[in-house]
Amino acid sequence: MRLAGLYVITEPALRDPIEGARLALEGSARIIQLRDKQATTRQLVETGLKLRELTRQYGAVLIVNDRLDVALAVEADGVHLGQDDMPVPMARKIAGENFLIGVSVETVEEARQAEAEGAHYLGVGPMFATATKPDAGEPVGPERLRAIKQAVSLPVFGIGGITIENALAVLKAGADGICVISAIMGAPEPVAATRQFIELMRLPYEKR
Ligand code: 3NM
Repeated sequence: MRLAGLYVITEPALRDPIEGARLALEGSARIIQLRDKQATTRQLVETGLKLRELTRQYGAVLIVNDRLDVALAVEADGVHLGQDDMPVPMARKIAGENFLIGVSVETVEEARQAEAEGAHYLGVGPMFATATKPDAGEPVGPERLRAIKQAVSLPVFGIGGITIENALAVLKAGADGICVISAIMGAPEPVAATRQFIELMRLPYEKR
C-alpha cells in the first residue's frame, strides 16, 4: 500500500480522540493516527480498539504512534516511530512484512537510513513552528522536505504547524501528503476543515 493524502493525528487535549477521528473520517480523511502521550497502556489499547472499529467502518488506515505493542494488540495497520523509538529492523522483525512502518525524520541522512532499514513512509518536520509538540526541534521548512523527497523514493509527509494557509507550500515542495493535529482536532468545524485540506490536495499539480 502506498500512503498519500491527509493524515490526521488525535490529540486528547484538543478533542476526544474518537469524536475527533470520527469527524475527520466524515470529512473523508483516510489515515488516522492514535497519539496520546499521557495515556496509560490500558487507556491506549481501549482507545485503539475503538479507533480500529471506526476506521474499519470508513475503510481507513489506522496507525499507532510510538507503540508497536499497542499497534499489534489493536490490529492497527501500522506504527509510527520516532528517532528514539524501536529501530525499524526490530519493528519489522516483530510485525512482519506487511505492517506499515512510518518514521519521523529531520534530515536527509535520517531519511536515507529509514528507507534503507525498510520504512514505508516518512514524516518530515516540524515544517513550521508548532505548539502541539513542545519538544519538536526548530522548524526545518518545506525546502528540507524537498531535499528529502529527492533523496528517497518513499512517500513523504510534512508535519508540524501545517494549516490550510501554509499547506500549499508543503505540497509544492513535493510532499505526498500532510499530517495535521491542531488544524483539524482544534478546528471549530473539523469536518469542514478536513474537506478543505483534501480539496487542496486534489488540485492538479500546476494549480497548487
Ligand atoms: N511531530 P500540529 S510536529 C506530532 O516534527 C508531531 O515530527 C512533529 O501538530 C515532528 O499539526 C508534531 O498541531 C505536532 O502542529 C503536529
